[in-house]
Amino acid sequence: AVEKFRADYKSLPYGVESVNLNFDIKSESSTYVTSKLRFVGGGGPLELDGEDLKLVSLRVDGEPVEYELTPDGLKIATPPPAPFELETVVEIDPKANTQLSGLYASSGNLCTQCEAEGFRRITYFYDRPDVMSKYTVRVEADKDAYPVLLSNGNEVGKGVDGDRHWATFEDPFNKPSYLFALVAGDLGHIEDTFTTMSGRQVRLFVWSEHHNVGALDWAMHSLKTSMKWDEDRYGREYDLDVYHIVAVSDFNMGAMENKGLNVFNTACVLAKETTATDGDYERVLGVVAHEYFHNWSGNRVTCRDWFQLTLKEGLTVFRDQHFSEELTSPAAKRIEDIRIIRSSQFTQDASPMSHPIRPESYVAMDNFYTVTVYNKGAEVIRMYRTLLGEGGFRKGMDLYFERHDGEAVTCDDFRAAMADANGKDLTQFEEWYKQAGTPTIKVTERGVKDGAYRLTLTQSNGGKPPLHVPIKAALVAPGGAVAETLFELTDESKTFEFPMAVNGEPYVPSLLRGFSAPVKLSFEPPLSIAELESLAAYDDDAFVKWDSWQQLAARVVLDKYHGAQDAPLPDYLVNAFKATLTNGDEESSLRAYSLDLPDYSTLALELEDLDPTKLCDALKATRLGLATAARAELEACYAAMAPADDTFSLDAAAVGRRRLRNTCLAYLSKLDGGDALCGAHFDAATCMSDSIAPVAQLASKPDSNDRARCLEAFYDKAKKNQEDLVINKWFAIQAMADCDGAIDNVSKLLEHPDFTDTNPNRFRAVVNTFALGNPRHFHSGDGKGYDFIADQICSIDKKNPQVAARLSNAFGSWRRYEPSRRDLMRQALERIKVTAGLSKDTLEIVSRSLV
Ligand code: LEU
Repeated sequence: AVEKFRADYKSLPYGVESVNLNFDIKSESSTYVTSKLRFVGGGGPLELDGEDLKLVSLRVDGEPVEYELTPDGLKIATPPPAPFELETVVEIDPKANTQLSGLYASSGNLCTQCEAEGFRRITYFYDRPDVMSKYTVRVEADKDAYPVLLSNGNEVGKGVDGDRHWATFEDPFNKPSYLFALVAGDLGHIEDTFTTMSGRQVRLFVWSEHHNVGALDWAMHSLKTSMKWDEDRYGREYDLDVYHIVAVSDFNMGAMENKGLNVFNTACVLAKETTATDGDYERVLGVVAHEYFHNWSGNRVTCRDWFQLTLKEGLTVFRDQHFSEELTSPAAKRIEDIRIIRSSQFTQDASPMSHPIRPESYVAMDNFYTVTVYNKGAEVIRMYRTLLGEGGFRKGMDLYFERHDGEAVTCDDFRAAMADANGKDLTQFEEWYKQAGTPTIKVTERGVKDGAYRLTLTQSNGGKPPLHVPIKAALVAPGGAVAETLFELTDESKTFEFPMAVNGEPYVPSLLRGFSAPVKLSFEPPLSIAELESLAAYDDDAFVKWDSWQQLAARVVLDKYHGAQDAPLPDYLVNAFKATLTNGDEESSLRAYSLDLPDYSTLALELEDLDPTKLCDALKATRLGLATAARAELEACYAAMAPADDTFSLDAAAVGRRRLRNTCLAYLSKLDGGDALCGAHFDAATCMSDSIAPVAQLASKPDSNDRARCLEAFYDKAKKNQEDLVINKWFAIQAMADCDGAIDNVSKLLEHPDFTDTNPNRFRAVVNTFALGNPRHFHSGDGKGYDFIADQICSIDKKNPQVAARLSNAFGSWRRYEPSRRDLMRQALERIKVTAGLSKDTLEIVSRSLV
């Protein structure tokens, strides 16, 4: 496996002016791909990428030439002077393609996934994003087995020939190979139209296996809403006459923005009230928008090389987050996104897999589709907006699209567009692209001096140069927040002054409002309990308010961890908890998020030599303590949030009520009578959010009669209706269950007739859920959880390296654990590392983790 470096970028000797592909689909296991590539420019040897291809014939300008097959492609040492045409015919076997990269089979249908480096598994090509060409594609197949044939762009011809039929597609836009797509199969669909801002009609299609067609409306709604939003917010119009979304059940990631032909994981498309939770609906909305927004931020303007991935992904995540904020609840959505940064991204940054949003090197690019590149990348984009303002940010975006439409560019180009459009020097801002790790900001001095409130901020990120950090700030007192301002910290340390004269009032500084930078903020000395209570009570910034509660709760959980697990909870925590339960003025989703304790990963970051059992115990004891102390308030809130009738609504208020009610249920389920309450909640449920919440609680109660009954009913209904995604939930709930014998139970799930390791969603529902969502048992002191996951990594790696590599990240934080776990996890990693035939994907994660 070769490591590639960002610094080594070189442009290629040839360009590819046009790509002409013919797919002759003989069967699920045999497709002949004839490729005619017109090379222009340059000179010298021609070296193309290729993987798992069986070369049938090769000609240059119609003549045989000398060539050499290399381990990762094809080399023609002395091609004729350009322009010339290379014609190759290769045979590929989609059915044997268990990696799900390139052309593969899913439930009898054929589809493609080419990002990042899958196109080379379809034909020989310069498989990198800076090679942009016009594609013409012809697909031919048996008309009964594959009645639907799709590829990028407009269908320009079709016909029938006996048992077979064909269709030809032309994509008028230049594109890199990673955006190529093809689908052939027996699919159902729904159809609609969208009229763009310039009055063009676009035909919209959402496709799935026939039995899922009833669950496509929400995706269509999400698509139309996204198209309109990108016009309104960014002035971006769709550019083809047709847009397809195809849902497939076997997919490594979430979804893919292929030009005019998105391919999606079913989990990011299908949504019906009886099968999708509110969170699932939100995910479909966000992912459909994400892939649609890529048409401009990704396809029209793409990446020069894969090190620039955040150029399109960070930007597009930011765009989809903003979209979802406006369509659901701005504050709740923001807190959801901040939670991901602080639990997953900060954890990655605290592990050996830590990397800048623009990585410096990779072995397997697929390993860098990370929460750092995506979500921290989105926070970096958000900081441009904070620094430049909404209007300045839009000017920068306009200039970026205007300058680079049709090009493959870099993060530096994006930053230059932002700087030039606003006449602002953003040189120092590049550090955000260069530095790995979570910067810390310390408030070292604070208080009133000479009638002004001042504070000194000091940044550090492991000795690296200072960053340009936007820090939104205000002063909070019982009357609310005042003197809102933006501090730009560019030096290592600086004293700032709030733009308002202050008297003796006891102000508390509210900093990093809206989480204005992806950093860890701390006060020295720490904020007092009273100050945190004041922020939680009076601040109008949803993030700071929520975070103050999280900090209060974290202190209590960590005290338990360090000391007596059964010491009574301090009054301030119980009071804050009760205040949230009784404060009917606040948005229900925000109340629900305030009631949640900080999660395991977030708390783990605060601890050295982490003892996972003790941390799980501390969390459990705190939850039980709160439930016990606030039983009456929980019951009242639970009752108040009950739905008035059975009408299902997805508006933010209805979603918030369900969320808050199910949060109360989770606490109440820990108390006497909790099992029966869960059983009754399940029986009365009319939507998935309400069905799954009680079953998830019951799963951890092996002695409850309701457990078996509800789990069985949940499964039977899903099975009867062929709802694979609901069966995944049924598996996941059990994999997360915190009860004795958890590892044996999970091993048993692998023997269930519905389990299969060839479907990534199903595999992850059991195995990844256990490794990441069941810390007590994954980290079981005897090492059985580690052994189980290590075995799974080694076996799945043979079929699907991407899935194995991702799962290997479960061991990434091994150094942070107490000596015995640390040793066991290191042994697991070492055992995986020496496994014969390990993929480069998994080897890269495991080796980096061990460094
Ligand atoms: N570009 C995709 C996305 O939108 C990821 C790909 C690897 C399937 O996130």
